[in-house]
Amino acid sequence: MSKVVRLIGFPMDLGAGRRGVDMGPSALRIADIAPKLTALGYEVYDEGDIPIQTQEVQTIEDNSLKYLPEIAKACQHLSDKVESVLDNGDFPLILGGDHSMSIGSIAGISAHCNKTGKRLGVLWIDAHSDINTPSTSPTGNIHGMPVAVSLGLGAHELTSIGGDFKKLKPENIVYIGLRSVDDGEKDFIKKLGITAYTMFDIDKYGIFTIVQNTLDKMRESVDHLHISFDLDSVDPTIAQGVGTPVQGGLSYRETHLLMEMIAESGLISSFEVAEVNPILDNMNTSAIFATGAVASCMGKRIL
Ligand SMILES: [Mn+2]
Repeated sequence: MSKVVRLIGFPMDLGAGRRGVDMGPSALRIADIAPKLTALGYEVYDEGDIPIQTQEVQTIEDNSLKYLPEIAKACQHLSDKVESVLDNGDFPLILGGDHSMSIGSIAGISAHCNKTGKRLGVLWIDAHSDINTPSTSPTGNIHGMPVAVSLGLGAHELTSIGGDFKKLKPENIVYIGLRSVDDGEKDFIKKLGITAYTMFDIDKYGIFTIVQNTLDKMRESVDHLHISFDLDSVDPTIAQGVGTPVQGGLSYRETHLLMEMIAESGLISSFEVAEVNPILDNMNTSAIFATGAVASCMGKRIL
């Protein structure tokens, strides 16, 4: 893994139904994400934020794709940024922001992988499957669509970001932590044959077995592993400051074991944390937890 980490803030809440995740990047910085990585031996550079206009200066033009023009513009910007960081041989760590950010990050990663002949895999750690299209989405919130977009499904304004090609193959994404999935999303997951470990599976088999199987599969089938960590995968009793809290999530130790096992595998090449919402938080505890989880994923060990 590259020893140079570049932090990129994506202060976006246009993709979400609830306000406040645009402050996520600040919350993560205030929770010392950079010093925690420096302490692990990384050279850390904060590249600042992708510029994003607030809701106050925009109107919703299409209720099935809310704030599409600004989200598309910001995701294209993020895609270019992430691609250039990877082309430079560095490790991008993207701070969100609502999960629509992944439309941009995965586009940039995939563009880099295309140029370098690498196969892209994504581990999507989330309570939600984020695989809606404008026709299946109950809300029109774009943060519920990034997986679909990355698979080439949905609005062309989004699927064409980073180049007009499918960014991700369904066999190269694995979900962990699902517990709130819309009916249209269930159909997509089954039809596309996506590997999905729900909370039922985690309770039944244990997080260790699931992560081990996932990493074994990724080791064989991909060259670039991206981690998309939605903080709402974690139980709200541990991380209440998230965009869309759902009961029954990952425990403190399940989250850390998952992250420690990813670090141990040595497989990851990029990471993003999404949906940190300080408005719903208490004394920034959720962002502090998130930065601890990131540190575990980047190699922090108990001993
Ligand atoms: Mn999500």
